[in-house]
Amino acid sequence: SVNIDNLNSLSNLHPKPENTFAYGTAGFRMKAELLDSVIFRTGILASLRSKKLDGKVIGVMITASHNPAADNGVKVVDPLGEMMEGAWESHATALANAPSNEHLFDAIHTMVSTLKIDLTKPANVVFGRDTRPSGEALVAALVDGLKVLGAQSTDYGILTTPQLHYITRCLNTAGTPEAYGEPSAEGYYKKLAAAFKILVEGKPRLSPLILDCANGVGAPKFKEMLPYLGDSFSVKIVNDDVEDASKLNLNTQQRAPIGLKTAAGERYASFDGDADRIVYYYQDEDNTFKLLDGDKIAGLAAMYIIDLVKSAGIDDISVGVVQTAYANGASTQYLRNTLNVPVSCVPTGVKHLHHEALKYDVGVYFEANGHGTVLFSPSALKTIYAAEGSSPAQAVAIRSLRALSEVINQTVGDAFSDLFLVETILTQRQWSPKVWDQAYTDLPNRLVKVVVQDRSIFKTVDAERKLTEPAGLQDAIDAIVLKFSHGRSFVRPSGTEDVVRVYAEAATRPETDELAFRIGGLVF
Ligand code: NG1
Ligand code: ZN
Repeated sequence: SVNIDNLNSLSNLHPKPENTFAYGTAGFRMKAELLDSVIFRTGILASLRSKKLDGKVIGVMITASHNPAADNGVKVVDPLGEMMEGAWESHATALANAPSNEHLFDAIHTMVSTLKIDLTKPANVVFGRDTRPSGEALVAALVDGLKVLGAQSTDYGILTTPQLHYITRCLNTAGTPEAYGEPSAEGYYKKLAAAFKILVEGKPRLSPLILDCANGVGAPKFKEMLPYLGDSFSVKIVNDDVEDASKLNLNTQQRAPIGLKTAAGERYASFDGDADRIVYYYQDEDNTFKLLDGDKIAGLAAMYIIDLVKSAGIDDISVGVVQTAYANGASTQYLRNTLNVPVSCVPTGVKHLHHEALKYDVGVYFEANGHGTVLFSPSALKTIYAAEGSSPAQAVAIRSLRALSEVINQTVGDAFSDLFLVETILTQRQWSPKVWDQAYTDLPNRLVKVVVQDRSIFKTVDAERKLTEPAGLQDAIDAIVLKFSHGRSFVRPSGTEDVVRVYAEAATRPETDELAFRIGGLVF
């Protein structure tokens, strides 16, 4: 059993505040000053997870992504770089909420017995953090947590979230046929850069990308990568001040970031605070700001991959796209009717998208907010690597498909990978963002937050597109939506904030605003 004196003395250094915690879609995330005990206990959880998986390496990332600088958070990463298995979220929550050392001891032992964890097994954990000032102290809390069960651990310092996922997978696959790469930031840069160079070989370079790093970890890490890219890519990095924490994530929705003056003819992209999300944008000749969001990236990627598979002469690879209800209706139409690809809709949260994307040979998944990736199934990879092609054109397409599977992070949505994916396609086609944008026109849309007494009374079905409770509310929504041309609206409780979200889209901007307002009024 667990050494209780050791547990007590370490746990006394990290007393639990009164608060109640929940491990949700984004792990634990809140004001940094509340997190000390939570992260200490996450160290215990990660050790138990590793022991349960026979000593496989578990990752722990300390970040609060796009939240303000005063927040922080923690997420646990499974051996192949996926999010921690859903069933363990409640165990994480139970450990975090144990009110005393004795309860914590009991909670650990409940896990050990119900999950049949052999405590004599080794525990291996790796961890990283973003640039938030609170990160260093929270790492110290994690390290104490890792001491409780004597885990072996490695501190990878400051990383983007996807880099930590990548490293975790590399460590667990080293020396196997599924080896994923060198387990270091350098290995990550080398792998992505080598693949990207193949993908743009012989093509004229695009004008420099203006890349907004939200004053987060993406800035120093992307700069670290530049030498590996050589002349394959040119970029102008803005919002790269990670010293002044107050500047982190100061971006606004559906507008250019504060302090960035956009000009027509340029191509822009923005990372979020831990570089797992990316959106593109540009300014039209008439000065309107045009967003190329996750849906646009998914459409571009699906279009390109379908084409490449065809050019490669491989016809037994199925391509599918996974979206959430927040995907713009016009994007779903484009995918289904123009590209003729199957589209699935799943509940919000990357784990749902990831899981569904695994059902296709090549599964493209993106949330509208720019979080997503492309997954190649083992059989698709086998086909791609076995194919030889019967013409030079086929051979080139096959080579591109292989490089594409290398440049795209297979563990989780990755802003760096997605950037290289988009840059590859725009370079291959010699497209401006405006040409890319012409695939379809987004329906005007609006996302509103409504603060309610108790968001837990809202129950959804059908990938969160319909409410079953409160009784009667869905009928009222349907009755209003019917009156709007191209109208679509749904209501769901947020998984990360204490609000209910109302989404609305319709044929015109005024109609969209009215629809959002009226549905919001029903919820309030
Ligand atoms: P919630 O708060 O459950 O809507 C938000 C985002 C998700 C995802 C998670 C995790 C929207 C509408 N929702 O979820 O897409 O990114 O945060 O961070 O953008
Ligand atoms: Zn993020």
